[in-house]
Amino acid sequence: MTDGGRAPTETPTDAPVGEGLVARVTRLCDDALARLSPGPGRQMVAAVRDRLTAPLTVTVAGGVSSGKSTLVNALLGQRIAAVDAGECTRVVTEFRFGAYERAEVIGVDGTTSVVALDRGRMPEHLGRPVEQIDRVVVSLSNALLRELAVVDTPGLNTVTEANAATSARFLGVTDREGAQTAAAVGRAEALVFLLPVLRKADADVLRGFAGLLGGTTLSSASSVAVLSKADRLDRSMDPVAAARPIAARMAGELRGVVSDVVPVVGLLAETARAAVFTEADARALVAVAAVTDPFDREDMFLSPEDFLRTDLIGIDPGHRRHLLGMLDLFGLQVGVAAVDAGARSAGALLKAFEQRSGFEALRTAVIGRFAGRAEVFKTQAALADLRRASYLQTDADNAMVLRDLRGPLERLELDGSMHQLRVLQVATSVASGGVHLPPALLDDVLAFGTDTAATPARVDAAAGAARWAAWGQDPRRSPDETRCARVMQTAYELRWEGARA
Ligand SMILES: Nc1nc2c(ncn2[C@@H]2O[C@H](COP(=O)(O)OP(=O)(O)OP(=O)(O)O)[C@@H](O)[C@H]2O)c(=O)[nH]1
Ligand SMILES: [Mg+2]
Repeated sequence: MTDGGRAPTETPTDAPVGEGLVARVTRLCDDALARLSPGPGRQMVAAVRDRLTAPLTVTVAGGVSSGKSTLVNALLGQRIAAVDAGECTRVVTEFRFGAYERAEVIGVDGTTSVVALDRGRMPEHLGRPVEQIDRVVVSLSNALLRELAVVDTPGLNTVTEANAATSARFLGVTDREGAQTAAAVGRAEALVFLLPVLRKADADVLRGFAGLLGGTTLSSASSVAVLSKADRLDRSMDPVAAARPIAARMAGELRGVVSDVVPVVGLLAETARAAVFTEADARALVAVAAVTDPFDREDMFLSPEDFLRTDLIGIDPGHRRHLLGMLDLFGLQVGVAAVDAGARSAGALLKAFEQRSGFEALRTAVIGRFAGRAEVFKTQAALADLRRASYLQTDADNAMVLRDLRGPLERLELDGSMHQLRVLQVATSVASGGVHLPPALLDDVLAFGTDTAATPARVDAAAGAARWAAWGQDPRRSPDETRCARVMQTAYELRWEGARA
């Protein structure tokens, strides 16, 4: 049995990921737009159509000063997002592709003003009080942005005590900046969430995080968590490796919410990738490494103040501060170890920084997994938005045309080639806490969500279908759970057909 009563053989099984999905939904939008008169309904459908063809939006969110902007810079390979203080850290900033580099400041009143970038950096001032700014859209001619739009958000006041009542309060999304961050997460098509370091399991922080996904189309397939500033967690020479067990434990608690928890030293990744580290900096590190006595080195790297004050090296205070700002104590030690091993040039040192930063795992998640499935994520979000538009109450002139969307939408959703999307919707229901699954079934959803190419052996597929059928038929299931069970059962049946073919 399949949902919609269709035999699985009617549809191409395991069709290429997302093939033709965007084109089909675009056509649906165009057909509606041809009939819609000006009004909010038309605006909604036009916005859905625009978003379908725009690059995937990846939003970076997390606690105050957790390293979000630093990570955005690392992703872009450009030190553009404002780090530390300043007006820009308090507004949502979207980085999009554009040949003419500029920042557009969009006010809460809908007006837009253009501000020039300051030698490739965010300007110090945005021309109006941050309270009056909805968001800033920065156009950059940056290759990554042809594939992805990256959104930097103000920090959420994550509190770790367990007594906060709601997830919104818990994550600090009740103030202005928090509300704007929550709105940006709501618009996100993929999410990178920087988690605070949780020394022990803090179920409430994790629940609060899942709550943030409610009402979005995000799921474990499109979200990854980052354990940021790993070098602050552990003072060993390999903090990323040292943080892995903590990250694995957190990933266990966030199963079904995010695909993974990745420990990263964002600062080192930014310095490795953003073209800020020069040959003069490399020569300075060679000079630092000339201090070979292990006790002297230990003294020098005891604290930032010790590094600034030590008379063991002949580097001026300004340059020492600059090195600390780019590398912190951990990066300095990585640099010194690399020099010990023979590195002399900036290029060789940058390789060591990149490698120790743990950034590659995050890059793979964002650029490989998310960008690679952009079409599927985009279609899922578009269908959800169109469904919302079809129920719009505030546009009497267009009510008929909007309502008429429901039929084609339903047909599209029932089409076998859309099945991947339905599995993704199951993942979304699980991520937002709407559907609770026993561990074995959660494994199934995650396997389908992350590995679309794998075709399980026929017997596994048959057993999978049977597992879901049995669970779905239990009278204790809610309607949502029954729907999810049907979708997953069909997913296995389609695989089974595929294996047989
Ligand atoms: N040691 C260390 N410092 C880091 C790391 N990542 C960021 N920082 C520093 O932490 C400070 C805050 O970093 P930001 O990137 O501005 O953090 P943010 O989350 O964008 O902060 P807000 O936008 O103000 O909430 C800066 O001084 C960074 O240099 C890291 O991995 N290790
Ligand atoms: Mg920031």
